[in-house]
Amino acid sequence: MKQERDIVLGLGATGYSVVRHLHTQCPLSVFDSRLGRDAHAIPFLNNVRMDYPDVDVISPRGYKRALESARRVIASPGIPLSNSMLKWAQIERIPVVGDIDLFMEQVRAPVIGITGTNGKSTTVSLVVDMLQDRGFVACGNIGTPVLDTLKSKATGYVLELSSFQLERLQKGPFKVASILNISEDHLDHHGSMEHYRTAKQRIYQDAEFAVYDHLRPETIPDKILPGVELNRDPDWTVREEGITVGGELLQLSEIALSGSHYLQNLLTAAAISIQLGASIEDVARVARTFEGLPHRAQTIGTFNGVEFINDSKATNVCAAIASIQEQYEEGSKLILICGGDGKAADFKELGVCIDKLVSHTILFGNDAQSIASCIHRTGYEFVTSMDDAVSVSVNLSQSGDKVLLAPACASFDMFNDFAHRGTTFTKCVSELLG
Ligand code: UMA
Ligand code: ADP
Repeated sequence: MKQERDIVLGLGATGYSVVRHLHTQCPLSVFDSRLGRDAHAIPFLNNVRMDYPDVDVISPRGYKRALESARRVIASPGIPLSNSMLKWAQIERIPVVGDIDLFMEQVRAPVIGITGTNGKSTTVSLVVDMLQDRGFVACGNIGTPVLDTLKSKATGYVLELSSFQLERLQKGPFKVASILNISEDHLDHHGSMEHYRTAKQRIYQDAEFAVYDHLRPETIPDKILPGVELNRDPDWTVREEGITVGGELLQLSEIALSGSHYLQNLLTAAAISIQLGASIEDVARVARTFEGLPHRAQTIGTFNGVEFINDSKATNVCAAIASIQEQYEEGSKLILICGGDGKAADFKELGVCIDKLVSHTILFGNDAQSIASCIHRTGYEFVTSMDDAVSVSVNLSQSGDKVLLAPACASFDMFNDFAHRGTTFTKCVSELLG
């Protein structure tokens, strides 16, 4: 007869939060595919060994055996369905769940779910600020594992949900759910756009209310749900002169963020927050003061008349194109620093955009060559470090120009994460120019 044992798969931020959450509730085993080959690189293996000696660490070849006595597997978001342990669990008919499921089983306060290819963290942060007085907290893909927030005194939760998390979500009774947009990303994980889109749509499966964009059909729920259809309902639209929120116009001069995609994020956040009880004044206060998150279209300084912009979080083609279009100004040069791990993306559209708007592209990382093969009409060159990228950009630019880091790729081939890449860029610029 099977013992009541849970297996935690993956020992990154999520796996470790699951261990902390479950260790008093049932016998636990943990496994990570890197055990055996580069165990030293597993983020929380030592913490588990030292702080939770009763938790069993499964040996590299022992996972099939361990599954024989497993009740369920709790898999970290980044683990693809093709992972050998998950495949074996499927054959053995052992349920596989994620940390979001454990959270949803326990949470008693209202939960908002937000997903999309781009703009998630910005929109989640805007919503939390708009609902500030009501004690909502942000968690999920934004960085704090959801289970870590359960013990807080939050009266509501704003979950940033990735397609990885949604892919294995069993039940998501969100008060409000929203898909911001869908464009090509994570094809190395999902295999096709159809699978990626299906994962995103799961956010609506048990939701009470939806906020979506009429101009982006891929955000519209597959099922009928009450909600707000932005940019169709005249009370909820992005306009040339600002945004209308519940019929009231917020003028551009009252909004700190700029750029059409950021106005769209602001409008979405407003519709979600007002559904949860925020007032127009709450929305207006945040619109006036929220200037954006670090590493997202962030001007780090103007040196010798050249503006340096850190958009390290532009980790896919669509975000990089939005960023280039936003920064381009007729009459001055835009120099782009780009590249990294392309996640199996097609860079054709990026090449078209670069040919039209960028003067020169500086490329690095695993997919530098694939991006270069899509640039046909403007100059580019390869470098091997951020240091070199910045010095080349300085040599190429003159007063009035802009240098933009918008990599269109993940950072893991050269940096710890997008923040490390952005900070490295900022540091190189400051050092070089004093
Ligand atoms: N692992 C295996 N087997 C595999 C793959 C990975 O054992 O086949 C192990 C790795 O060796 C590693 C662990 O799993 O030890 C890492 O798990 P993970 O990739 O799920 O990462 P976590 O550290 O748990 O962080 C995750 C999110 N990461 C991913 O989805 C890749 C974090 O989002 C999130 O903040 C965190 O949970 C808390 O919820 C980051 C991210 O890059 C920011 N997300 C992607 C994105 O935004 O594009 C989706
Ligand atoms: P996410 O959490 O989905 O990665 P962020 O809010 O961190 O989103 O923004 C990531 C990048 O996506 C930014 O650097 C910006 O260039 C781009 N971006 C933000 N909002 C949008 C949007 N609505 N549409 C397209 N691109 C966007």
